[in-house]
Amino acid sequence: MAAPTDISPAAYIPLPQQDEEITTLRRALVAKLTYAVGKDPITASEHDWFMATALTVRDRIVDRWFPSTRAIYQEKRKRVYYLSLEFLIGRLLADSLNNLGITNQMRDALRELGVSLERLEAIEPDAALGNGGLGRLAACYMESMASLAVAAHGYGIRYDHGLFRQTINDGWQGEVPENWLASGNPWEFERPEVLVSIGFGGTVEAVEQADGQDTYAWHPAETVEAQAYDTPVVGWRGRHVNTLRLWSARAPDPLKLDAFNRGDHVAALASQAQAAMITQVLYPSDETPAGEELRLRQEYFFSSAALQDIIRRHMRQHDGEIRSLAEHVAIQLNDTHPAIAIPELMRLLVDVHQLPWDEAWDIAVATFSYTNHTLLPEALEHWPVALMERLLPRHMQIIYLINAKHLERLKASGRVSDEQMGEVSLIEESHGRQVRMGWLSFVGSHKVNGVSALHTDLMKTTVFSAFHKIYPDRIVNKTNGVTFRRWLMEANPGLTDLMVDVVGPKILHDAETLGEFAAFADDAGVHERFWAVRKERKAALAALTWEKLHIRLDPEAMFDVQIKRQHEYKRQLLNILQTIALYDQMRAQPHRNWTPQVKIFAGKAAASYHNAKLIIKLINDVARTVNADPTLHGLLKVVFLPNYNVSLAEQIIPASDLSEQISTAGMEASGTGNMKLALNGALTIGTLDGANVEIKEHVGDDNIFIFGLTAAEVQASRAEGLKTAEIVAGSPMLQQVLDQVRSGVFSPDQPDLYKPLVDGLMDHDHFLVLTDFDAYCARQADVRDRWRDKTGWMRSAILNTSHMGFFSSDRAIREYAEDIWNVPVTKR
Ligand code: 26Q
Repeated sequence: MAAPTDISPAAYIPLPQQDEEITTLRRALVAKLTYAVGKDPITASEHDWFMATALTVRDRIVDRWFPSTRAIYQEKRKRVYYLSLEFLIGRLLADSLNNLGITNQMRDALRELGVSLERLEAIEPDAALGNGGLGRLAACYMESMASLAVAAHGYGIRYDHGLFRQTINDGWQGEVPENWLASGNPWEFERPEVLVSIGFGGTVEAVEQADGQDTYAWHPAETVEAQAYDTPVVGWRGRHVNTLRLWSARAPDPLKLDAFNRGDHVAALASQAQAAMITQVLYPSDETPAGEELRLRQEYFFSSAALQDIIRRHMRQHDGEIRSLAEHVAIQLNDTHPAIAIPELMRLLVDVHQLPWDEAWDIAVATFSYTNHTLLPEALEHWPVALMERLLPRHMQIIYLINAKHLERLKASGRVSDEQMGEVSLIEESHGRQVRMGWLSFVGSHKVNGVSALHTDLMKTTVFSAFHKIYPDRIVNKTNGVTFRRWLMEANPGLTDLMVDVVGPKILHDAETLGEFAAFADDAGVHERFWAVRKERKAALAALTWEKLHIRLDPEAMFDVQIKRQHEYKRQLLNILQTIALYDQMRAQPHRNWTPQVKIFAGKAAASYHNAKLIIKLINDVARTVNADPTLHGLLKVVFLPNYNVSLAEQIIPASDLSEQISTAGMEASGTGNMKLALNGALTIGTLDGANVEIKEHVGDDNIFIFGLTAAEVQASRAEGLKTAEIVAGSPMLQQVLDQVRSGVFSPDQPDLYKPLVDGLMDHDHFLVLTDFDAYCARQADVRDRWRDKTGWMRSAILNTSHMGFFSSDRAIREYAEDIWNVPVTKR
């Protein structure tokens, strides 16, 4: 085994003339600080240095951006467009430096100027333009597409305010507006000249043509302008750079508006403010669409801007031939949020470019593909027909036409009975007429994918079963992946160094080679270093917990973490109830040889999600009680870390021993936190849900703790009807825990606070918390036993890291490129 050398992955790429590079960077930094930031190095603040550093890095990215763009243009390569209402990017400085391979040189250059790179990295605000998994997946995929030199663009919204900042006051979640742009964004380029007009409302005029056919002209009542902001996305080693284009809304020319409002400049500015509303704020709820008009405006605004931009580029590059669109363009819809792009493309092809309907439809289907991220019926988007007719009258007509042809085709095929027609219609009739955006996305796409093997199977047998019978080749699986550059190399340089030392630098370039680390699962020297790396990350997290919460954690204890959005189906409640049970056991038998354990929670709840917020309060109340109990001698600690975001995840994940992935089976489409945690050597305790199933197959049954009902058993047990009283009667431990929570042991000032929570469990227990409780507790006991065998634990942890290669977003993107987009990727 080679001796450890340098601390950062960048060190392994031999760059000639390191000293010269440092000098060049130092000069560039001073020049940026002086001429772009306008500050004297003597008086510059840390933030000034951050801006100078980011701008210096951006220059390096731009140097690689134009050759990338030119090559795509000259080779007339097919382009991929990733349409997503969310891009949960986080910070970019460390990521950009790492991908460019200049982390160490930049650190040295800054040090010579008396500035700490680590401190600059820490003051960068997170770009939190997403809620959770779906938005973070889009960010990982953008990074992998750049690393694999896929000619790709991301399209989304440049929200003025990303996901709210979470505060915890007396255990309750509070929400504070987020303001990531307050001190400027050094990564983006404003494009005042890239403007696209977006219409809303108005009327549709039928115009009879010479041949007797009608064409349609939409006369919107209102126009909003979309202005582009471009952020270059640099791939591994700067080989390729793609563009993330985010749109910001403004009213058209204020002068024209002023005239329109007959010189009333106050009214003119008011309509400016109204237009700008569209891109003010990210909707902070995941999974439960509220059907609000502003949300539909957001969806149409960015979908239309993207499509107009795509078509403009296509026409410029391909001799004005709209018919070849599908040969040169693939558009991926990240869930149904951009589904309105399908009728928008039809409008542009038929009304503007005058293609016959059937030809236009074939182009649309060949161009679009759709990723589904949820099976929860309440999470599938539906838009009231009345709202659509008012806001997007031409699109509503087009949807009716798509639906008519779709139903006609089904009838002709003879495979769908008349009773089934209502189920597969794009228009739902029973709850007031609504457009089913999932069905629209399905029929308008040539491929529809789920995000884990189990989720894809369930798509075929549940929500999309009727469609799957009619289009048996359309649904495909693309198991999610995460970018190892951010989630291993940047988050955990110590572990990365260790693996580079024992396996070689190839692990930096090719995730599959991580498998070779398995050969060291029993190597005592590797164990020692592996443990030291983890210990160091855990001490750092303990320091952070002390700083933020004044709670002391023992880095030798098992760090048991559940970090994700707060949702009933994710069952943080199951975790905290088991924590209470453990607390009871520890107090009852204080002299037993307990495993020191820390329960770490973090995650935001949608502001209006009452139960999720109440569970956060319960976690905090249990934490207060447990942490103050002297009989435990600190053997059990409970912490809720506020304001979970990408940056906090990067700090928690490398310090985690146990990864909680305990959703009700069949409800978590994939999960991606599960992959990040296992990659960093955490063992999973989890249900057979989402990607956990595949993680188990990769790491092996001995290196994961599975419990609970399977998805099929969940279905069966719901069909049967739950006997909650029986379950509770059969489990004295559960009985005791529920009594404590219900009677106010953790909320003495408000003894009835948690009564509704417990009553909900007893009444319906929709998420089967009670059903899985005993199995979960038993598995937790197995985990504690395993922890005592340090060698066994480390062996399992090393095997987890080693077997995560499959879950790289590079693998996922290769599959999309081959099976869905039909575009080339660079070889490994
Ligand atoms: C829809 C309409 C109106 C307002 C909000 C929404 C909305 C916003 C966000 C609906 C859903 C979301 C986010 C869903 C999400 O993050 N799903 C997760 O996607 C991950 C990536 O595939 C999976 O790993 C997770 O299992 C899945 O829950």
